[in-house]
Amino acid sequence: MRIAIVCYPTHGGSGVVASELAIALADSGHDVHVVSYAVPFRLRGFHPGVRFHEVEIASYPLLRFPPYTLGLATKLAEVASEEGLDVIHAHYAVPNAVSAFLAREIIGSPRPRLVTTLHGTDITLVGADRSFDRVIRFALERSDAVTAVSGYLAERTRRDFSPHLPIAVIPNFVDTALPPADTSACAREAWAPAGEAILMHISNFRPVKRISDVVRVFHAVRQEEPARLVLIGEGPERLFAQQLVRELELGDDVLFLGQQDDVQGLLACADLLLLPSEQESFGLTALEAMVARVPVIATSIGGLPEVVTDGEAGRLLPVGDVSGMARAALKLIRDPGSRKAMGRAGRERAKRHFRRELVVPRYEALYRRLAAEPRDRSSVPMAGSPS
Ligand code: GMT
Repeated sequence: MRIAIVCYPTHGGSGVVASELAIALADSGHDVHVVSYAVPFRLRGFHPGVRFHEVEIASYPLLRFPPYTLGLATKLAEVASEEGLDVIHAHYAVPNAVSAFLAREIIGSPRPRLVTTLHGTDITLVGADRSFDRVIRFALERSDAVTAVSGYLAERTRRDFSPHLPIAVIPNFVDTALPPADTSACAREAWAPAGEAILMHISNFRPVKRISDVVRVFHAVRQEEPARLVLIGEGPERLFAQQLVRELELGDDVLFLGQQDDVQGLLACADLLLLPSEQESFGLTALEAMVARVPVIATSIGGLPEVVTDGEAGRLLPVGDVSGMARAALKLIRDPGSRKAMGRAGRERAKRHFRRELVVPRYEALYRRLAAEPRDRSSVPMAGSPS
């Protein structure tokens, strides 16, 4: 099939999943076109079967805000007409699903099918902004199919947007075919020269990730056991985290690595992953840690319990329970046997439920089903949409 994948190119999970999907679909023989404003970092280099189309945005003094939604729609319409796309698959509702809808209207006949995959903040944060409410609902209801990365997100979308919207839950996935990375890509001796435990956090440093909880959990752990904290990512909370590290006098025991591409390589040096988010529709980082055999200490919110089972692949605690998370971390640091067993169990769970070979065919089956349906349904409002 000829498939366009629309996504963000940044280090967030939706861009990672969309890129990995593009690669997997191309490996299965599909003709894949990725459309975004920059090459997604996971797609740098050459991937046979994947072609990239850059969205260019007009600038003119009158245009105070660059019209990305329109630029994306125009590029998609162009790619769809030239390549005869069967499917446009938009990852993230805002604005990708809206642009995809516009593109489909521009093209006319034959129309590609439109699939929208919801990732989380497009519904829980961006979608919670009332000014986007109607346009998101519209884009979802005019999609030929909507998928969500967890049961939690599907439920939340129905509750907040469209109670009758059919949403297929297709979880995120990881490549479990390769053995876990070895420590050659990271710097275990440099980070922890005296054999300290290494706690890691990876995120986009947004308020929703509760970076201060990461630092406070580490502070409590380090009062009891020698430990180091490695922080990976960039975002608005980084300066605040640096200030907290200074206030708590954690000094050189906390390393800020900034944005990094090779997450699996760096996870090879971690003993534990901390993910104390206050919202997480899935928690791709947790799944990546599981593949690397790293137990996860996370919050029991959103879709995380669908990924990390408490007591099997890690520990789940209430949002803000810093002392509980510190106790759980200390217990695992002091018991390497249990920690390693938990790491192995996490990898097994990732293989059982979230391996690429299991999940990608579900998207392919969805595309095939839509392609086999009559093509004029797109102009008919779906059940539940306002008339
Ligand atoms: O956290 C974000 O805002 C980024 C966003 C994204 O675009 O990657 O993350 C969401 O999508 C990921 C991939 O499906 C999920 O693993 C994350 O849990 C989800 N983030 C939140 O729900 C906060």
